[in-house]
Amino acid sequence: MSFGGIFPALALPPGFAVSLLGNSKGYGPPPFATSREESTRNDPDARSYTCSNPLVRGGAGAVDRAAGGRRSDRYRAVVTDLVRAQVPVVMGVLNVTPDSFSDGGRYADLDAAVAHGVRLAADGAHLVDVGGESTRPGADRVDAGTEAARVVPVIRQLAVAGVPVSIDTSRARVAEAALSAGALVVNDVSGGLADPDMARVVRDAGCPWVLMHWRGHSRGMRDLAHYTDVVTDVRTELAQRVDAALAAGVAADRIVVDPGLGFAKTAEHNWQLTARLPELLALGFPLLFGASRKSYLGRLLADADGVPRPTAGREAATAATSLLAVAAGAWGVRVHDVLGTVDALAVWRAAGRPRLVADRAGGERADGIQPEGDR
Ligand code: PMM
Repeated sequence: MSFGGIFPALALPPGFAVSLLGNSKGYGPPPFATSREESTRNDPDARSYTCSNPLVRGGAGAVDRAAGGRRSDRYRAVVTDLVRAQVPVVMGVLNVTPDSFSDGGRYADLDAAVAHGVRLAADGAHLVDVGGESTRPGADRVDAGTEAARVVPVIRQLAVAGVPVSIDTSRARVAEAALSAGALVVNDVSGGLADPDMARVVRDAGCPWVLMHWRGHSRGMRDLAHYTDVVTDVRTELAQRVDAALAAGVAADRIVVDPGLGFAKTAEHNWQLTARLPELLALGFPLLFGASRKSYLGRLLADADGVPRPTAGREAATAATSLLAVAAGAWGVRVHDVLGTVDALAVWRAAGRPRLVADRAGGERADGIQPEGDR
């Protein structure tokens, strides 16, 4: 499959080949069984799309059959592998919005959005998370038609190109359109609270569903950042969302949870959730962690006058925070800078996948990193 035929507008440089399995620098291993070499060995044309990720190799079939709600066995196997992945899943952020806090406006144009999604996959993203509505604190909502019109064409082109996509939406109607266009996963920042029809859509699709901790829409979320103990409260509220999903018929092996950093959370809340991630992992579901470029990192890195570090300067802190989450046992991280994250994870692997361990007092400490199996 050649990109030129599908996307004449995408001028890929010679030597460019996409792999969701990691790249020639040896990133990986991926959460999938096949190897990149296997797919590229007989490929004389480096411009060909040669990813051997089963999400891609079987992708077209899985995606085609996804239309109309029919799901192939292959699709089910693929998403099951994804949720059960034993290595950190890297979700690359692609906001097709004019106003998201760090990349708003950059990918509002279809070609630019698709090219960036392909780039994220080439950098090592296992999923590209496409969103059409900004969720930054204070943001106004857009209507469902506008949201769908932003994301569906991008998802369709990425799916045809074989890039695995998740749809970042809290609207059932948008999720349904995105799944029909080829999205594999629903990433719902409201954890199913915003739209009572979302559970039916994901149940019928049989797709993975990221249930993020959420208390209300962007406009009012700052006023909702009150907790007795943020970690216990988030765990309890996430458990309620999981129970509601299960009661609606969603399969347990399709559920991923997310603490929702920055959503009705202060900086201190975010740090507490980071330090005590094992208490959330005790829910027993794969956990996605999304700290990327968020304002509490900007505040951490403020200059001498207290001015927060701009989003562009938060990548190293993002990588460090993501690494802490992975070392605590997170299933995946949602990031803008995929390559930097993939590099950080390569370091973690090379060091023997060190894990956070409990301190003597029985709690989990963010500074208690020990090589895996040490105790
Ligand atoms: N954060 C944002 C948007 N979607 N989804 C999940 N699952 N977790 C998050 O933390 C999350 C999300 C806001 O960040 P963005 O505006 O950069 O996309």
